[in-house]
Amino acid sequence: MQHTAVSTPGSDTADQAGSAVPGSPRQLRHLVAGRWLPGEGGELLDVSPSRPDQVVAAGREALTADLDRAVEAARAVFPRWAATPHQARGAVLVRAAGVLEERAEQWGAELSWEEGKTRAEGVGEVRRAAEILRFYAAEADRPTGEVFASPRPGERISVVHRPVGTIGVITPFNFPIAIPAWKIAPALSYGNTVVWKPAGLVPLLAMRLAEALVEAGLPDGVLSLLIGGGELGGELVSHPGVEAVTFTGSTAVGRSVIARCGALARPVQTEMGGKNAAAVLSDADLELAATEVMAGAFRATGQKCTATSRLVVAEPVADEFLALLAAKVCALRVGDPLADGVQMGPLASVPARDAVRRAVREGLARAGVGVLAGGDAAYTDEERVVGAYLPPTVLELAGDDPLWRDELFGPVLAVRRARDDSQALDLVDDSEFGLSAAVFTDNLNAVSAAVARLDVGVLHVNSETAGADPHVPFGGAKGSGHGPKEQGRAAREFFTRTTTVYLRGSHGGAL
Ligand code: UN1
Repeated sequence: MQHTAVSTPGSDTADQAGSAVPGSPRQLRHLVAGRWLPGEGGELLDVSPSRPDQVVAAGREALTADLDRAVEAARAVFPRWAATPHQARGAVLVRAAGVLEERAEQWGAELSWEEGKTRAEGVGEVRRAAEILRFYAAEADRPTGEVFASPRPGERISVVHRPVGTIGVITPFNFPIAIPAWKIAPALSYGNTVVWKPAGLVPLLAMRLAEALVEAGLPDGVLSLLIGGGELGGELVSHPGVEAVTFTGSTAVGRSVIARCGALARPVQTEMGGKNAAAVLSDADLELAATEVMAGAFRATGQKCTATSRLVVAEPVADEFLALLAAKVCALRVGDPLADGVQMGPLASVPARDAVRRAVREGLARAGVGVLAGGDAAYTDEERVVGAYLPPTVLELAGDDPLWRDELFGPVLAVRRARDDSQALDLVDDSEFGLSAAVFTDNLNAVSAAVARLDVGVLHVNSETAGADPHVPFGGAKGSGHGPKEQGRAAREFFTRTTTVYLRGSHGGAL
């Protein structure tokens, strides 16, 4: 394979390793057929949610013509990439993981600046992306395929996995590098080529992942990165040269991606909303539960599809637990995500902050909704008044309410009391979504009942609802997910096709 030497974007910041961002705005570039291009579409302005007057990166959107070129290049290079030994494809991912680890501090700080999660979370996420790349690199060394006995003499039946082709990848803002890594790494490892459109709020971190892969020697055209709006994403989903689409994002957009792909009979995998509940049962370790519920609800400012956004507390421990939780929530340090000691940053944008605040305000106007912590009041101090900040909020509901049903994607936890442990599990399951749940108890019967009854893709016992290890399946039930699971070896189902081979010698195995 030929590699074209490319000058990577963002080299203006290379000498800032370890230093604090911000610096001067980074220049946004698209990676198309192995070349970094400036783009000729509308203006792109990537601003920091903590200081919306600060420009993180700027450039111009990609056009449909760039998409066409990217898909054409991805299709042209596919046969060679698919025929490259799996170990050689894995070696590229290992080298890219090394680049991510080396730049984790700098790119993690950029992530925090661009997206709003804390610096520690940003750096952790870059390292997590590296781990994901390493897991999929090692797929080359794991067994592949299955062999079956045949009912006919001299024959065996094997199932072999082949790459699918060119995959359209669409990723959300909330994990700007980890979610792209867990889609792109398996796609590439199994021999596919990729055209990727990341969320418009986080183009810089998308560029960083692409840069790492290019630096690692990914051949031209195997991955293209196009920065643009939802319209470009729609064009990617429906592009005649794309074989399959993987998407993580909102439920509304996910459903439209499923519909478009359905009309084209195109394989699709979507990871969508969540309204994940934690249940604190009557025997729970309340201190542990409070710490974990806090982490689940407010890390990443509650902007994870796995975040804890509903809490059910069994009546016998409700007063004590809610008092403990409220005290901890009120003590959370909210502020500049790049500053030391800050535990929660802003939401990812001012419009996102306004939408969440509006939902809280409307909720508080309804009967049966009370505030345990936070609320709809804005911060008024000089540092936070300009950013997309909201206080971490806990609202107690007397019964059913839109705050119980609707995903807000922010630092808001809706609480209900359950008469007993059994009703608590019923309330956990009382949602159109089924991504993740957490149950706090040491009661084996309660755990067994939770495993049997809860219709969720991920269940945590005595830990927060968020988190996803690279080596195990991840994905939701009910309205949270569609298509094969992600991560671990489960990813192979979506990113490969199987061929069942009936293998028989012409002499029935005799020489
Ligand atoms: C995590 O819980 O660490 O968009 C990962 C999301 C999920 C990923 C969650 N797809 O928040």
